[in-house]
Amino acid sequence: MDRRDFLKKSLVSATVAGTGVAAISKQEIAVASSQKQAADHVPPGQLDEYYGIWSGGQSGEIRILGLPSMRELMRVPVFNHDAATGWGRTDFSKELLGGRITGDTHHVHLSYTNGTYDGRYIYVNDKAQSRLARISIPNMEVDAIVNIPNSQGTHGIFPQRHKTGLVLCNSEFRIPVSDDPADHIDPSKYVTFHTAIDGETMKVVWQVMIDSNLDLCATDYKGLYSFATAYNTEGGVRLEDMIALDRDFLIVFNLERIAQAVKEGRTITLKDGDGDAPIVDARDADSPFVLRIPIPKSPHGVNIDPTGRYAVCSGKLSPTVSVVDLEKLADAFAGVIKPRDCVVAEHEVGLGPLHTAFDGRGNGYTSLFIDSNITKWNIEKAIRAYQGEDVNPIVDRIDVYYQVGHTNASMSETKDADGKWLIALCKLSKDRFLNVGPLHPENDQLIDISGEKMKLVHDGPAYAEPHDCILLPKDVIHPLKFNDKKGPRHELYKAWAKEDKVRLTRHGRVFRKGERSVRVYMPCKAPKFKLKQFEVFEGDEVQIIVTNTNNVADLPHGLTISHHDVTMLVNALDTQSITFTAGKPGVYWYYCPYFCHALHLEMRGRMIVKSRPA
Ligand code: K7E
Ligand code: CUA
Repeated sequence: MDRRDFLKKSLVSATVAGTGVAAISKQEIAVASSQKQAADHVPPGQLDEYYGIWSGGQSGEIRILGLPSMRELMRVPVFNHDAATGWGRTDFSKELLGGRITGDTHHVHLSYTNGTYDGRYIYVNDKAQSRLARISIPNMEVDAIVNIPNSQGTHGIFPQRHKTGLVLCNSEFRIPVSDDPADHIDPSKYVTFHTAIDGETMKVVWQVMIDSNLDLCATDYKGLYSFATAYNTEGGVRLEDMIALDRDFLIVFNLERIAQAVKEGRTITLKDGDGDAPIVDARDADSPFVLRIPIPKSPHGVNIDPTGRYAVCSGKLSPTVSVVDLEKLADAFAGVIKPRDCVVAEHEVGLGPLHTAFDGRGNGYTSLFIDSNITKWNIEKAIRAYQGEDVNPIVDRIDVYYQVGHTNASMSETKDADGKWLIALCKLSKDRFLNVGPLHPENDQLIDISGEKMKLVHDGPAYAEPHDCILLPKDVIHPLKFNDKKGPRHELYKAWAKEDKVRLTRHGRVFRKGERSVRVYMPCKAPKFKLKQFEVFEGDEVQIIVTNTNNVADLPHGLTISHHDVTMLVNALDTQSITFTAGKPGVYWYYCPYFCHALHLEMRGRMIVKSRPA
């Protein structure tokens, strides 16, 4: 029996028995596992060993995959509008998004405690509108979004690793911050910011003002430093000016000194309207707050190895990676050694190095965009080679298809890096999949790194455009089956229910809240809405609060109202609310959009819109 037959058979028997997993016999599993199987094969009914959390790039969302099967399990809308869930349309999400409907997610990171993921939050940036969002992992939904002041192109972000502390965010685009029109056309007045956001309160704590583009971000494991690769230290606004210098910088931020300056009020404030967090000015070349370590040339990724000792900067326009020894930073800040003396290795890996992942066994895996491969190299050998010893740090190379951006390995950015899986997020798939028109999928490739040689085991087509991902064993996070109702979203419903003296789970009620506004409470349970009908006037602002009272996991309902652009998901035991303007007089059916019951199609009611009385 081949894999396709097996899939077909288990599907048929599942349909007959009507119970999915239980319908797969032991014998079938035995047959399947006795076959020589690909490393990425996870038989039907079996679970993956790893989660992958993917950024969705210009789709504005994040995605959750299972590894090694590479099955896409879920999408979580973040900065985008999503018709399936109503994200961007519901009252809470609309408020969070502040009227924006697009976003560009690049970097996803989990919150940390003691150098490893603590399973509480996912942080993700929006490069397009300079925001940081936080996703509550138990509820797997966004619970906070913060606008980053004075910034354009918020790109690299990284949370602190010793505890859930600050989340550092780099702004990539240099912009003027004064109101003087003369400053707007003078690039020498343009600045960028390294912003610290409290990972618990999601408030901006401070900003450091810098004059070069800040690209990728990293933090150490001790809470002492944060990092930014900086390119365009020339301060150019045209491409040819931006790449003139042979060396740019890894900028190291001294968090203790910055916090001290903030405490003592040695700060400036700008009126951006986006907030007035204290700003530390570190544009001066001799600034005590930052260390500028010269690195060739327009470096991109900066990644800290799992021992916490080394920062690896990938050269982008230089074929090298530079290894910085973090134990030398204190001396460099003290002026005992020069910043450049912190570089302990700088070896060639190939053309277009962008990002580096780690296996926890002393090796780095660097993605090479131009060469289209992943190059495995040994950190210790690279250091010895830099000291003049005749050793070759390169261990292995594997071609990837095609033009890889980020690469990441399982638990690579934690002290628990386990060296099992590596992902190459390839920007182009070209000929790797069936032709689907002008836009091709990207290709997320899964590579087995458990041995000395890398092995490609899976091609995964992906919709535009995953920039980054993290991989973690499945027991690191524990999403809930029902929303815990502890988030800020539920505070809204509780307040409204109190105001109107209703119980969300029980009362189907219509309240006229003002001359032109109506609030409707609508509990529901498969296959019925509590209210079979309700009446409003044309032009009323109608708010509907729907509560799903089914105490059964994975039994979602929702509300869609014909011709009103109203649709949302309401998970089991959850509540959601949505507000819209009632249209022309007439009858409009509302219905449940999630297939919930044999009588799902009958789960509906009528909104009757009447002419407003004269
Ligand atoms: Cu290299 Cu936005 Cu992380 Cu894309 S960034 S590749
Ligand atoms: Cu409830 Cu369909």
